[in-house]
Amino acid sequence: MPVQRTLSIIKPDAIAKNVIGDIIRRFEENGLSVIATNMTRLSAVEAGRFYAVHAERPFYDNLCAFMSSGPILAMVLEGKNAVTLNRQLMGATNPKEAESGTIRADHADSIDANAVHGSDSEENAATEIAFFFSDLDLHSKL
Ligand code: IDP
Ligand code: MG
Repeated sequence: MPVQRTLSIIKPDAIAKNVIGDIIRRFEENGLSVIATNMTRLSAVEAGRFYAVHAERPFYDNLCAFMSSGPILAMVLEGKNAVTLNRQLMGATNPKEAESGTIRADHADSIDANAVHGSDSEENAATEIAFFFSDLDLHSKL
């Protein structure tokens, strides 16, 4: 399995619930290392740029409003198979469909407020990491 990097975001709902530690614990216990962090707050325009791929979807405006409604924690995770492993730990987009024991099953309230973001491919991970971080911000443990 290749070592990969992926972008994780703890969304405003999970930040408000005070579960940053619980979410990071799950990453670390499953072999992913946090190699960069940025707690920030996006404007709606910035959230729109991040989610530009969804610009034509009916939920786009709500998504941008939600992602800019409070602080977020953007992180780079590194480890074997990081992209797929992070998606497995997150669970399905709709928490009603998320497998038990996943982050979204345990912490998400709805398909809008669903606790975490994770890159869905290595290519998108590279683009999304570059949105928040420069190479100098990444501190690999390898
Ligand atoms: P993902 O976060 O699991 O990768 P995507 O399909 O990439 O899911 O959608 C991005 C985000 O947009 C989701 O996490 C969710 O917050 C929101 N979203 C996706 N589909 C819907 C929907 O049908 N209704 C409302 N919000 C949605
Ligand atoms: Mg996605």
